[in-house]
Amino acid sequence: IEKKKLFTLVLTLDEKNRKILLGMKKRGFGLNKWNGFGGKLEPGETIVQAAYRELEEEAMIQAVDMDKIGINLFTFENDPVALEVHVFRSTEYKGTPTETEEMRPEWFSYDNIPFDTMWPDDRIWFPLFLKGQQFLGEFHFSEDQKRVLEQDLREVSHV
Ligand code: 6U4
Ligand code: NA
Ligand code: NA
Repeated sequence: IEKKKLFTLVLTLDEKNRKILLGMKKRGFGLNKWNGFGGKLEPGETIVQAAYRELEEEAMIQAVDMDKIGINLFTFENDPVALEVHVFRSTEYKGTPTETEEMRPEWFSYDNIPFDTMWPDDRIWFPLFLKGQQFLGEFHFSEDQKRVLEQDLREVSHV
């Protein structure tokens, strides 16, 4: 690995109704997948600031709480660039989730998460995320980004 790029990923939960807000990605990386909201850091920004900003830009809501729940490191076959994605769990927000140029938001029941249309690593770490268990994950993908070739997922007490 020669280079590491930092990203945020925010997942908003309605814990009372056991629902999660996902967005259908309409452009760029992860096109046509359901995903959390997030992206790259802007110059001078902290990771947490970027997490709040991306949620607001992509889902049009303002998080009230935001807990860091995990860090995933993604590498790809024949690619020297690794992605370090800081994952946040949010259970309270202001505003109304609204479609933007980048994302179409939709609520899914915990029992009906569309893993077949998500990044393939998601089904691996979502069980820890949903129950609020902090974790560190490493996932090595095939070149076509469709399969996880190697994985390591561990529970931690402080991420
Ligand atoms: P722009 O240039 O604004 O379109 P930006 O929104 O900054 O891009 P984007 O959308 O390309 O960044 O960021 C990628 C998003 O996808 C981040 O939230 C991290 C997330 N992501 C990347 N790989 C992932 C994976 N394997 N599993 C996952 N989320 C992933 O659940
Ligand atoms: Na994004
Ligand atoms: Na963005």
